[in-house]
Amino acid sequence: MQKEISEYQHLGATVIRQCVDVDALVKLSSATEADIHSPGPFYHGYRSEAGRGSFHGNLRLWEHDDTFREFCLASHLPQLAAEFLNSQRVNLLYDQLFVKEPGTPNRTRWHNDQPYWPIRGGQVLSFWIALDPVTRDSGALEFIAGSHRWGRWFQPQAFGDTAGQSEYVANPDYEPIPDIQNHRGDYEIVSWDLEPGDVYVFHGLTVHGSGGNHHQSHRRRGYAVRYTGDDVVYDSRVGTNTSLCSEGHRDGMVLDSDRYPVVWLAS
Ligand SMILES: O=C(O)CCC(=O)C(=O)O
Repeated sequence: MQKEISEYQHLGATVIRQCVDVDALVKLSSATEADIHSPGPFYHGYRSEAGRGSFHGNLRLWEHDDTFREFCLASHLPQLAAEFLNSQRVNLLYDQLFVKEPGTPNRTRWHNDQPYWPIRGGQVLSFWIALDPVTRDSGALEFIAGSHRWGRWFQPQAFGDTAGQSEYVANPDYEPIPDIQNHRGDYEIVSWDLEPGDVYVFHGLTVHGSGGNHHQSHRRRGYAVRYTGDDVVYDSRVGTNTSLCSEGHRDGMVLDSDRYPVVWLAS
């Protein structure tokens, strides 16, 4: 895993091939179908552009579903997170689904994640698990190499043209995201195709986005799990996603709680 960890530290993103086994993929796939059929309270589907396809999003699934819960808390991911974060302790921040059905033109706009999250600290990562083959045409994630070290926090915006999803409160310490898509040549963009069970690992400040799923028959189901390490505390600044905030935490508190459980401790 040293090669992947070095790449993660250098680029802010990497891939672990065949990280999730077939049994787990089957379980995660069926939990995903159940969620699409009957989404929990944090559903954030994105209205499909041009009336084609569908983009299903949801978060905090582990709190309501045993399969997602077991995967987030008791799979090998927490220990992997400890290795990538070089941390003695790992907390689960939350999990999230991103399903682009065949023929869904919606891009996931360029952004970095940490401005959306009510935490501060540098040991923050996501694992994004491919449940389908993922290619550039079907919406592979793209990352800007080294952007996790820019120290730049971009103002969150609601994804897609989604009824019921509010815009974010402006935070004066954030800056607007530049128009990366129309100036792609100015950036070093890295991306990888994935097979089911391959996993992207990326830092909470790495700028990333993805294209639409232009395949007419292949789905693009991604399941993201976010973990934090020793230096992360709760942050009550304005502008974060209110669905990810916690009533029980005050600014500067460690996360350890039912809401952000400790999932790994060094022995
Ligand atoms: O799956 C996507 O299109 C976006 C994923 C993403 O932005 C994330 O996991 O932070």
